[in-house]
Amino acid sequence: MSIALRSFCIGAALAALFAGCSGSSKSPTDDTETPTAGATASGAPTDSEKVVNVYNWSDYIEPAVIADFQKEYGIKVNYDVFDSNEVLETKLLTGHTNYDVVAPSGPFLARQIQAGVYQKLDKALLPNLRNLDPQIARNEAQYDPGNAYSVTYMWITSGPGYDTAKIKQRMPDAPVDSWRMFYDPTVIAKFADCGVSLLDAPSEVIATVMVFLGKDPNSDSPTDLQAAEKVLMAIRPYVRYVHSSRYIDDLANGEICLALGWSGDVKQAHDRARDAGKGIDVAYNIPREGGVSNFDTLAIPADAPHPKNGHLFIDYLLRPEVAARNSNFIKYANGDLPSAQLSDAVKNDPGIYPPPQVQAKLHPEPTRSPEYTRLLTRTWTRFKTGK
Ligand code: N2P
Repeated sequence: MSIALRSFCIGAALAALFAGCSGSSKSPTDDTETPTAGATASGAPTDSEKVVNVYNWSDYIEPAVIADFQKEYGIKVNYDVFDSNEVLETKLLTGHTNYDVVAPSGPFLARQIQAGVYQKLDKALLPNLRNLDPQIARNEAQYDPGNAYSVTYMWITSGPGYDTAKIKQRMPDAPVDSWRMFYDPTVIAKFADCGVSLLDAPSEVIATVMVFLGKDPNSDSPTDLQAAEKVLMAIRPYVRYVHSSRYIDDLANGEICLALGWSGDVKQAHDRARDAGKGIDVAYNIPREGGVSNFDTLAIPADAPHPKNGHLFIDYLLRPEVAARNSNFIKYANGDLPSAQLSDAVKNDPGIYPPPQVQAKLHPEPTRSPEYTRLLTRTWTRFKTGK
């Protein structure tokens, strides 16, 4: 089995165009196993080549789940990771990725469906669809009408992840449940010395700036974008780096004290800090002004070499006990109805499963037009380079 849990990128000059970086450095083409005819013991059809090539977000699965799938079905999992929708999208639009299962976020999925990147799911091969939360499926249908091409894997929010002691020491009344932590220069300046990071996710971050400004997060107005850019340029001197996965370990190790991060990733940082036993406490809040939510989905590229195995892998992830194991480990809310195997700590954590009054203030990240994306990419490059 090839499990490549790589989440850093170096010298990403090209990726700067789309402001992302890939954790993956090889194509999943190294199968050497002998093909045999395909069906599982339970009768589910499989491809003759006993391989499935999966491209998922980093830090987004319990590693033993991959091993268990492989053991149960005798299908080798080539597992690669990324931490940027833009990187995934560039690969998908180029084609011939060799991937059987990929994990685009909803707004990107929507435009990729339009571009013909995916095949329709064969729902007969996904009996565990019955475990999906119908409300979540309806919400995700805004990106994939009829849920024809995708299932929800996890759903997420973004917000401040922070080292409670370091923040308190520098600002006892810090607005830790507000976007002001990042977007008010007089606030973020106080934390520059202990290290601040932002997600390298332009569309999502811009939506959070719009919420801070009291503007519509769905806005595609160039004037609103200019206002958001002004906010970002004003805080740039206080931001140590812009990256979408490095902050997990850095928060846990005390290398940084504040990250605009994704809910479960910050919770993982909390767990890693606790396990390291150095007295670092990491916390996460969904901002009181309202947050930005997202759905990460599972879909099968149109040219997937092993689509039946891809269906089988997706169906496996939808099993209640497997979905719960993943959520318990990665600290994200999955797309299934809450199951008995979901730990109380995860189920009752308002940062993972926000209560209804908080959910009501979440704005799903919008799908951006090509025109807006072009403007946004320029804004983001200016922000990242500070010019
Ligand atoms: C996993 C991050 C997934 C959330 N580390 C971004 N879609």
